[in-house]
Amino acid sequence: MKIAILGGDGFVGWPTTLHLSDQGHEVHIVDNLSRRWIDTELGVQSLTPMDSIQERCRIWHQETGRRLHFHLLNLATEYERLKGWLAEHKPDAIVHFAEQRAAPYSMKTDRHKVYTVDNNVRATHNLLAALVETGIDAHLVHLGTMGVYGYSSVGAPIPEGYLDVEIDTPSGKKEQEILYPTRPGSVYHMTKSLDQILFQFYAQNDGLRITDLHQGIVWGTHTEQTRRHEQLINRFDYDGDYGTVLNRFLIQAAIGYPLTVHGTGGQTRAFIHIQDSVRCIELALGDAPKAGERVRIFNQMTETHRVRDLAEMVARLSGAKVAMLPNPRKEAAENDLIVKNDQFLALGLNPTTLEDGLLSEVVEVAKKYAHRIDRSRVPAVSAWTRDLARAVERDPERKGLRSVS
Ligand code: USQ
Repeated sequence: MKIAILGGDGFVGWPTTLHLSDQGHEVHIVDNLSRRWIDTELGVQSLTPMDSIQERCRIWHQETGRRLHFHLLNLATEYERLKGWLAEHKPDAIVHFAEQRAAPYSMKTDRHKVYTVDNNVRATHNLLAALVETGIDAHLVHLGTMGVYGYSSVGAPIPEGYLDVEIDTPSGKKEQEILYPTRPGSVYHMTKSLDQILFQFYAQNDGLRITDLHQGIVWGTHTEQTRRHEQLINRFDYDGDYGTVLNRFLIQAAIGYPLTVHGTGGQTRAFIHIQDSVRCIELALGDAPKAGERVRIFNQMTETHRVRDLAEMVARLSGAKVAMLPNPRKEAAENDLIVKNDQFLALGLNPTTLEDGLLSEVVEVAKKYAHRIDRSRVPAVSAWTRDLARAVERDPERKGLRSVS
């Protein structure tokens, strides 16, 4: 297949690019390199040294003989170029990662909220409108998030996108299938909730073939392909905005930094290893919906864990200390989470679960590049409200962390 990977320079986009290229697909990366610019804005860098996208593609060709094609294009602001690109290249499938993906970044300031909504919603809508206009019947696979559902404990498993409800009508009870109600916990998660409505409309109105992957928190860094050459290494975020919880704990353990648990650590979240993440995308691509079918929704996760249990596990493995910090986010102190993921299991996903060997691998990578870490950028300081920002700032434990840095 000819596959366009929108956002193919990112944390999941790059290993997906390599995985699909390795399988013999013709892969085109379309990216505006905004993630690299955001590193510059924040004054942080990936823990792992990343080469330019062109250099990464050159090394992949040198190692495997397979060509990757890179196109510098901004989906959100260059609509006409996007349309022209699609008309010229006519991909069979499109994987859409090209959105700002960090909740803390989206909550930093009003400017970051506006940027995240403008960038994400426009990128997705431009893509949908351009597909209709060019008449290209590509299967669109979008990277959504488990966070569209929210994390409240309802006591029942979260289904894969849809919920059967019974409605009282004057002529009696009627069954209806609805999108599972969204309850986003950040501006970023809100944009993915808005994406869902855009997909529903374009699938029903124009027959676009769309799969939406509601992914959990990705952990790990290497995949089979990124291990093949030092210059194919994946990016790896540790800072308070882009680093995600389990990878952050592993990096913190590697550099002797107390594990930064927010609140009581009572949040339960869904997780998936990066190797499974790229495999799920392959499986979703191989199972395209037909025109006129409703949007296909998968829960892309393999297990759920409570944050404080993860901290305890990493502390046990590494001897790290745990710091309980005031939570900068507005989220429940405790939640349960039960999630269905039957569809990927039925398609043949064999889940990689949390195990000591893989956790230690991440710690080893972090130790190797520890000299690249700016310890002052480890704490998460983007707060969801002004009151939370003040509480975070006043906290004595956080002041203690400053002396660690
Ligand atoms: N947390 C800590 N300590 C930290 C960092 C985070 O206790 O040092 C807590 C947070 O308060 C939160 C949980 O860990 O309760 C998860 O935070 P996270 O930063 O790992 O994940 P999140 O902001 O939800 O976002 C990440 C990705 C996003 C993806 C989402 C999937 O950045 O792109 O959509 O995971 S999910 O969480 O299932 O919605």
